[in-house]
Amino acid sequence: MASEVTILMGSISDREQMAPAMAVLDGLGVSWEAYVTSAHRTPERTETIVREAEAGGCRVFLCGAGMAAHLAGAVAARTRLPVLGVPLKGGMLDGLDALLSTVQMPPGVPVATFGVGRAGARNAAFFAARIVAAHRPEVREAVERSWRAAAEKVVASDRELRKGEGTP
Ligand code: RP5
Repeated sequence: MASEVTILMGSISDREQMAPAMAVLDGLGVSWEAYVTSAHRTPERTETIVREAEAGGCRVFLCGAGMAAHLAGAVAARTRLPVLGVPLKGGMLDGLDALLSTVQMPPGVPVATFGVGRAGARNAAFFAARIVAAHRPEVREAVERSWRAAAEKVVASDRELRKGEGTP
């Protein structure tokens, strides 16, 4: 049985930006495995990883790459599972190139594309957890808890901001 989420990144240099995705999945109790593989440098290996993950029961692919970021698209061309794309910063255009490369897929071959860099990786993981939650009530509950914790944090920081100011 493969992990629920298969994370692919185009280079080891992407690891730091992709790290929040793993942290979020760990926090929500979602299993994942991660690979460095490239759409351009190792296309056959990318295909093998996709095939084996699918055969093992993976629910969703989460792909991050920078520059000419075709990894998510290359994965989407080889699976009917949902593919999430995270454009990464770097290169002369610092992520704008990756954003456009990831988001502009042809009809019928979708890549759900997130924000650039660490924030995008984090949100892609929350989205992956929602997909997994459709099959696992424990993950649904973890998503709900994390949602409530975020709301409570806003209220607590509001209180902190106005402490002693005498405003309601
Ligand atoms: C992309 O090119 C990778 O995803 C990475 O963001 C960028 C640079 O790769 P390296 O030259 O650092 O391996 O394919």
